[in-house]
Amino acid sequence: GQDVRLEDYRPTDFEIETVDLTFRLDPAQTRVTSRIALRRRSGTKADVPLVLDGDELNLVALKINDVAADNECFAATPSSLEIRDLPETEVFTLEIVTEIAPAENTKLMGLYRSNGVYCTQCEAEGFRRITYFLDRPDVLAVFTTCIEAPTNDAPLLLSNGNPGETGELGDGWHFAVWHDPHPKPSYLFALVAGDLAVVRDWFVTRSGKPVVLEIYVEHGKQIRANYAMDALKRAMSWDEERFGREYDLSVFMIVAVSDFNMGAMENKGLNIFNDKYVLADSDTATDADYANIEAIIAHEYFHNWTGNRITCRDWFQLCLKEGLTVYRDHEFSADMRSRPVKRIAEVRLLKAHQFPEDSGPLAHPVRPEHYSEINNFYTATVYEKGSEVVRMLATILGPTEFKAGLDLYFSRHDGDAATIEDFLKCFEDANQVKLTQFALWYRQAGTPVLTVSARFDGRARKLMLDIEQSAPATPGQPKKRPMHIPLRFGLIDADGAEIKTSDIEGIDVTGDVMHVKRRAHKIVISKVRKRPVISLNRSFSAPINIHFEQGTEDLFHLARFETDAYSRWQALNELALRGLIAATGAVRDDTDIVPDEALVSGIIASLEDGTLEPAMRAQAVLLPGEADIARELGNNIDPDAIFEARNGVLDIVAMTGADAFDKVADGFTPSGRYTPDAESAGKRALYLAALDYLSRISLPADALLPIFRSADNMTIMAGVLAILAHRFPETAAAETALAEFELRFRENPLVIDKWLQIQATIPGQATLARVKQLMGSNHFSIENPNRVRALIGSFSAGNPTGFNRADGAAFAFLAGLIIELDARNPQVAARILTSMRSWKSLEPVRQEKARTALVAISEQPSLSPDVRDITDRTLG
Ligand code: HT7
Ligand code: ZN
Repeated sequence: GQDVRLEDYRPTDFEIETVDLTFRLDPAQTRVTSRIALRRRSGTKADVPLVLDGDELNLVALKINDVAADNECFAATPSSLEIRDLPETEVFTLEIVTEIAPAENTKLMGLYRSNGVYCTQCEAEGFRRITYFLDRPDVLAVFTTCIEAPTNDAPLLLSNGNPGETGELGDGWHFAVWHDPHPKPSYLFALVAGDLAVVRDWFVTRSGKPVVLEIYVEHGKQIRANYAMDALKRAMSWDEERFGREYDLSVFMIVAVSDFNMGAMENKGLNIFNDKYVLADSDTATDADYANIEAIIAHEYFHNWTGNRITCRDWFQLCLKEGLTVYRDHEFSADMRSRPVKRIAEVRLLKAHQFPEDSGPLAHPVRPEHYSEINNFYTATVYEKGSEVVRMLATILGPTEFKAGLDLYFSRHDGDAATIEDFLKCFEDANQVKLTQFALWYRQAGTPVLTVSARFDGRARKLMLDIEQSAPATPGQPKKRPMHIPLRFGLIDADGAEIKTSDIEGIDVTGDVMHVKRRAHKIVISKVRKRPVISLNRSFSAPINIHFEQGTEDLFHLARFETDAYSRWQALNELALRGLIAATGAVRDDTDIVPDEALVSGIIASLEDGTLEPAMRAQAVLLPGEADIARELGNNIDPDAIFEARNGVLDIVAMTGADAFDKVADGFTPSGRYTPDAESAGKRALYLAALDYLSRISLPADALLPIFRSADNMTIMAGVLAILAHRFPETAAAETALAEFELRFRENPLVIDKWLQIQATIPGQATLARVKQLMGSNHFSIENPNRVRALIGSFSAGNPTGFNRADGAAFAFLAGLIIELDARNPQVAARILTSMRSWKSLEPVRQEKARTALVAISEQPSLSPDVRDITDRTLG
């Protein structure tokens, strides 16, 4: 791909007012007739040609104002249609006929077939694989779609908007017309045709408009869509209450398909979902699956306002819809579930995915300034950091002011293709503030660092805090300007009470938020009678790293007394991380692992703390993972040493806390019928955490096998299977459990994905051979993205010791696979390849092997732009 730059943006010379599409569906030869009404923008000269986008297209016919076009006045290639000698009138029509082959579309972009169902994926640039068009988000048109298909092959014909005329065409064919009154960009177009079952319900909006809700799934799977339907209705009322957003069509449809490149897609009125994020029942879905379904159903629904009613001017503004919508779905889940537990999960995810991205060769600003392949910018930075930036805006402004800004955004920009500048201006105008410095969060990549030191002067009753901010260099951005960092803070006294502060100099403070804006702040907090314990970045108010030599005593104090539940976990987690880093050093120096006794007892105390909800207790004992330790170490990483060190610490925690873990395990009574609510899920999480620890001391594989066999829900079953497979690899008990699981669920690919994933993440050298063998099994198919992600994605991104083998065999394996996959589905291949983004932080031997594998990919002559882009940037 060529380099596209934000600074080069300019509006189109032509607008498209209406689009009338007719699809005559056929797996090998679908005929698409597109009639578009164009308007020359004022100021566009008559001799300016119209250049439409295409991708692997084949032009069959072209008419201009209903007259067949002369061959000399246009030039068609698979990737563009250029029309010269256009009518001189301001408005004119084109009729474009193309032919496409959905059954041969392995990229799953544009119109394709999934299990015999026709479906589309048009974001970001898939519509141009259907017909020639101005395929960019700032071209908004009113779409009418007529679908023709054989009735027995495709009894169901769906598109965006409201249903129109339907009827018979003869010869066993029928048709249906759909009209979407809301002007939309082409990336929100959707079509589904096939033989599917429906689950139907309804919703009345708060202004009294009835909406029919429909979820389409494969026949026989209707019952598994009930939870998604329930989540949808909850999301619809929540968006009305919290953000004042109502739905705007008479029908809202969701279709679940089994071949999908990402999670789901927010097409106007017709969301298309990866079936993984729709289908659930207690026999086949885990608590995590239910939580994901709830979040993703909500996310796509929320896009109806943040994405569809207000869309993006260009793809550089992707975070405008994604960051804001993730923020909205996070808030929704926090309200549906436990807010602190949700916040912990968000921060864990951010640190596991976004922080490494931001510190490696693929780092980019939340709003990138250039790209060569837009598909590679659906990243943790755009989504998750983008959401954190919106959260910071809410923290800086305060809830009322944030709401005022957002309300203004909804009213001012309804129907627009907007920019980040438009968005921020609404908050400025609604509150008479300037957000010039805050806007840097969108422009500067890299995770900022706050270096903090503190000194207490008891005589003067003053606490002195020195805070300095910096940000690491990132590709193309060697130097950074200071940002506006909202730092929630608190001071806790020796008894655990919150100290009120009123007299603070050297920094702006609103409520409990310090506004760090300069490179350096010298802060003096007066009238502090006794030495306080300082709590910084409460509730993770900013996505930053803090370097603060805070004594372990103080961290323990916070872990016990912090009034903010998230921050108690943060303190304990920081202590655990320090302990694990020290243990890794011990392994490398060949000395004993001796974790701080206070740390071990702190972890066990949290486990036993009956005042905490079970989910919180589970979080407390879930120590930082191998990837967290690697990230903290930063360079010269030896994944085997980390693994050994972490195991050593966990063994000691297990031995010391044996009674407490036993008590938790014995006290767990599956309370009859399974319910996926957060409270019950928390109890299961705690139980599984206890079993995991006990498996290190008193619960051998043979004792786990009956627990696995008697599990009456997928959360416990898959959880125990993972403990068996990971802790006792290749034992008879583990292999038996894996075989029984396979036998029971062999007809259910989504459950088999769990089986693939559990095996792909078995620690150690031997797993590569297992992955290769599983690739040969009939459960695996390189054609299905879910299977590829479950086996290959989990192995390369979720198995540090297995993937980073010192002999480089797994890197070489991945390189070969990426090359093979790239020829079918470049988008999925490129995404899997990002698992190599941190190769430069490995120790030298592994680093060299990783480089060799990347070079092998890069030397392939016919790489897709997607994989070329990731390979080149990763190699740096
Ligand atoms: N807006 C969507 C992102 C998306 C996508 C989905 C499926 C296949 C390819 C895709 N490219 C981009 C999903 C979302 O963020 O809500
Ligand atoms: Zn989204």
